[in-house]
Amino acid sequence: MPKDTKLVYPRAAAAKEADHPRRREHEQSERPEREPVRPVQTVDLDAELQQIYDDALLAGLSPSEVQSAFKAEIYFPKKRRPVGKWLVSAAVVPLAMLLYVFFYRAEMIDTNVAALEDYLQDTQCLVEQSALTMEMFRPLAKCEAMCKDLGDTFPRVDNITREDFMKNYAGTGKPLLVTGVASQWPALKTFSYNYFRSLYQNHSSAVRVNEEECQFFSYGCNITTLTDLLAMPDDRAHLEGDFVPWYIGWSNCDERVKRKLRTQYTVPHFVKLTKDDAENLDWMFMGSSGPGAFIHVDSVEKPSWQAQIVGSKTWTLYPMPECESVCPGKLEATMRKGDIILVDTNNWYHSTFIHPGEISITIGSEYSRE
Ligand SMILES: O=C(O)CCC(=O)C(=O)O
Ligand SMILES: [Fe+2]
Repeated sequence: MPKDTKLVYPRAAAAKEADHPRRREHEQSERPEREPVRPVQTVDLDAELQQIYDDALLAGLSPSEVQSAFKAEIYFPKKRRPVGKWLVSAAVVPLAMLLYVFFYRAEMIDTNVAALEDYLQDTQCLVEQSALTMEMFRPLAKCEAMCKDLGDTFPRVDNITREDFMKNYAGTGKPLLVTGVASQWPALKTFSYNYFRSLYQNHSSAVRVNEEECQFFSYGCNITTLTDLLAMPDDRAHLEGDFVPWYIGWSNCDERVKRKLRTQYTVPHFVKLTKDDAENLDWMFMGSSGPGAFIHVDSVEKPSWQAQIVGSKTWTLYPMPECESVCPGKLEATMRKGDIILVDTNNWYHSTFIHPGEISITIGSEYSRE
């Protein structure tokens, strides 16, 4: 998976299907035509896991009990198994997989090495991950560090040093709201729906680059691509009259647009950037009042910061199931113009709500934990 991919896996697998049609279409339509291949027999791991999961629920277990049982088995196996037998399996299985990939798959694509590389790049995982498999195999959250001394209120400050931030928030996974810290950014005067429309229209090919290489999330509305966003009727775009509500988010992959965006904001001074943070993408979320992002947890490398540029929005965080005994049941923070929120979106379930009044526009990116 590309480093910068924000992969969302909401609690309900169905929501993922509905909300990420774009990436699926893209994968199917962009794959170059190849010779017809013999069908490969596969095991539908998702379906099997789903069946076990459903059976456990029917037997009276709660979702978090099923998950804890599963994790306990994976991360803390109780029974020790004969080492010799497992050592052999541990060596044989990966070897068999490698041989399979290099010989069988290579034969399927005519042992053409370029095509093989292409194939392996296209094929992000040997087993396609679903919401359920991602949830089952994700690393456990570091609940103690994330919630130590947290209490029931979302931590909030009006300034913070880099040292304090890195030690007590970035390093621990605790969320933070820093109020007013972006209030001098040029973006507060320039960002609007029209700003983004002109930005992409003024850079020919930027929309195509974005649609081919970046992600676009449509939260329960019919705007599913950047092209749709830019082609919205003016009254709907400006929330005028009897408009149909909308909320979307996208990351930008066009270099010229990126340079332009970065004249409008500065990475928060308390965030430490490392060499590989140069690859971080800008993420924009925009739309009308009502529910924003549905509850989900991301699977990205790093935590994120997000600045509220226009309007206001409430974030609601819920702890991961394994943290329920150590962490608060829920945390809420409302962001207003100029505020910056910092959340490790891999380790907190989160959803957003946009307040009535203005359109909500945010910009954000990722940062390093250490
Ligand atoms: O801003 C939003 O509405 C959602 C943002 C989000 O889910 C994220 O940054 O991970
Ligand atoms: Fe998210």
